[in-house]
Amino acid sequence: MNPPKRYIITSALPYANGALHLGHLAGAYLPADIFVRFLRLRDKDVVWVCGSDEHGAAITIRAKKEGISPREIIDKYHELNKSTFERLGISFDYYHRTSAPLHHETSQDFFLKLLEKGDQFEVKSSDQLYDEDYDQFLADRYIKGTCPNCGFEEAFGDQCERCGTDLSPTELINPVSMLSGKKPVLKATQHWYFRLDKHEVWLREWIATGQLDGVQHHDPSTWRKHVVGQCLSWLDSGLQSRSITRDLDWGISVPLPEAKGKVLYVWFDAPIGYISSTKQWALENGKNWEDYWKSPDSQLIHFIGKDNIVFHCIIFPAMLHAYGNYNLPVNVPANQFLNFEGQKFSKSRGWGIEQHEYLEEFRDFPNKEDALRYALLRNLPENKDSDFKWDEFVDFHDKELADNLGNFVNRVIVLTQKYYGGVVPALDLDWKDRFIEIRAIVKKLTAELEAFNFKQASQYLMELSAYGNTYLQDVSPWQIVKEDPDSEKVVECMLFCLQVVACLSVLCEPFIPFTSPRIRKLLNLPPVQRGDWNNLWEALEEGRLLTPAGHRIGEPEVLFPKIQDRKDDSRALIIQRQKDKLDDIMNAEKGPEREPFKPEIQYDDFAKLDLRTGTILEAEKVQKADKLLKLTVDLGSEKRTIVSGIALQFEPAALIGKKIVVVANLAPRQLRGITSQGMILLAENEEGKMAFVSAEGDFGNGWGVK
Ligand code: B3M
Ligand code: ZN
Repeated sequence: MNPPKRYIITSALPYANGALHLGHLAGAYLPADIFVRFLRLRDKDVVWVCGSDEHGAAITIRAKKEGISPREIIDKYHELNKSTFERLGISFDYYHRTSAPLHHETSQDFFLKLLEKGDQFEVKSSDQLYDEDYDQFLADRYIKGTCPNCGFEEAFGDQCERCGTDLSPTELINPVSMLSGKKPVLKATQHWYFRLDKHEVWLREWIATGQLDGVQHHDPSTWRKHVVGQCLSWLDSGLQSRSITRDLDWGISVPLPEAKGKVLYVWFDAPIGYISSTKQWALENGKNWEDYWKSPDSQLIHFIGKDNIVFHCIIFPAMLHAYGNYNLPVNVPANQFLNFEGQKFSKSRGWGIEQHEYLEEFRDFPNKEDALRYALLRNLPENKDSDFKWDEFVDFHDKELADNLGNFVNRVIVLTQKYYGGVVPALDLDWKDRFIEIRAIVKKLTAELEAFNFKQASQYLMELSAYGNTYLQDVSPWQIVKEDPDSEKVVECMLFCLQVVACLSVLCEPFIPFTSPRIRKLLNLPPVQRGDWNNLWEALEEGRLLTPAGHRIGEPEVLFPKIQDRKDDSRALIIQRQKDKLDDIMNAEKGPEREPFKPEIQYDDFAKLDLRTGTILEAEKVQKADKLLKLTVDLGSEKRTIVSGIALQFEPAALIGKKIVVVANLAPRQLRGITSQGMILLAENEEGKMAFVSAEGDFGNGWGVK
């Protein structure tokens, strides 16, 4: 495999029906941004596309709920997501949208081309749920009902969100239309199905061995294990043809006269969105989109979260293959999920933080973008689910960005100013060998980036700055200059350290792009540009200093003031507010305090109780006893007198006819001269509020309660 000439990089198109949270950022956008920035610094021809996914029932449902049009929803969230990404330094080359006419044309062409092939589609008629009041077939998401697997009553027609089971709407028990709230009926409808089954054999070989048509397409050992594993287990369960059209009034019309009222399924058109986004980028930049999608020297890479693996590793490749002449992805470095303080992100519970919320709430937090990028980077869910924690956010900032990177850069700038008035001194030395250690770290860092191991790559960045720190400490120029202000050893040390800082200014750019230009400013060098990774490597190999003799560096500035240095730090307060919010959620969700449970008993203890249903027939106050009522209770086979201490809580008249449960085998007791033959079960809270325990539904007196 020759080194690729071009790259087309994609990140999952977010649905334009809501804001994105930090888990999304860590999943498909931050890793891709690091990779693409890295490629640009290596002067690669790379295009990174993304955009809004604006179709699908999720959007129409939300619009219906809010009483506005789908268009209003997608316009709002397209703008919000696009601008939020920009503010976080997510540097797409193009952020398109699937409602654009160019995308509609591209998707319809795709459909027609596959149809033309003759063997890629089949048309099938099936019974689907239909809302008669609304005169509309119901998309899976428009149907709710009870999950046949776990009994959850709010399961959607395509999935139960409690147990995760994939469902089809007809499997739901008691299905209800979310439009009318009524039970839908079954009605026949016709749909186009993509014959995925026809692609099973080559897909399996391609996933398992990386071979495509007898040629090595990619090296499968470079794919993440969980990605290959998920694909193979999907293939093992056999591929079936999948319906790619829907009865819906929002989406891309199926371009056939007999398909009136039908649109393409959102998962058919969404990945084609990568292609139309590239087309639009090419139009605006005078380029040829096919160079990226079809040329053999171009590589396609999809960045996604694990919930999208099957679509990107099986279904979309099958579509591209069926169309013909398209490249298939050489890798799909899907991430697992990021959790938030130990739990899943949940919009309804308010658990987690959305990207734009973070930017808003951290608006007075200097370096907020890179502080966040770095904290996410350190916990990227590359091979397993991971967890974002505010305490770690602070630790990563203070211990790594501030103590390690920031501190090293600052010391070098301050000392260079102090010893040489900010002008880089001259020294005749063969630097080539002196850079061996730096080159070794850069090599490792580069290799990890090429292998999509971004978390590990960021650790090599820290290793380089730790290496610089240790070296500076070992030499301790501040000791030497006391004796010999013109020491050559000090010049050498400072030149070497300046070189490390210059390397850091380039190497950190993919990870923390807001910090890179700040380090460059300290060095009085222009911001890094395309190709600078290569330039840096050349300089290290040639033994050339990136800050040559006579160059004047900039004024010192602390890059990352530590958060924990001052208790009244406004940044510490910002973080405390986030933690308080989570505490509030937890407290609100926790139930009230209840009396502790009694010690455990055995079944036999319980079985000794004879509990019976009954009805109160008569109720009257007991003379001279404020708290007691005398009740006559029908237990089916007999009537009993029971004295109960409930006179302060209940009016006697209100109790006539009440259905109750009685302990029927309690030994009789004398209370105020009356024999009480049993006990009535009542629930009582800490304040003495009472409620009768009763069976629910249709029952008679004297039934045993077991
Ligand atoms: N919009 C689903 C998601 O956000 C979908 C991705 C499309 S990528 C082609 O998870
Ligand atoms: Zn379930």
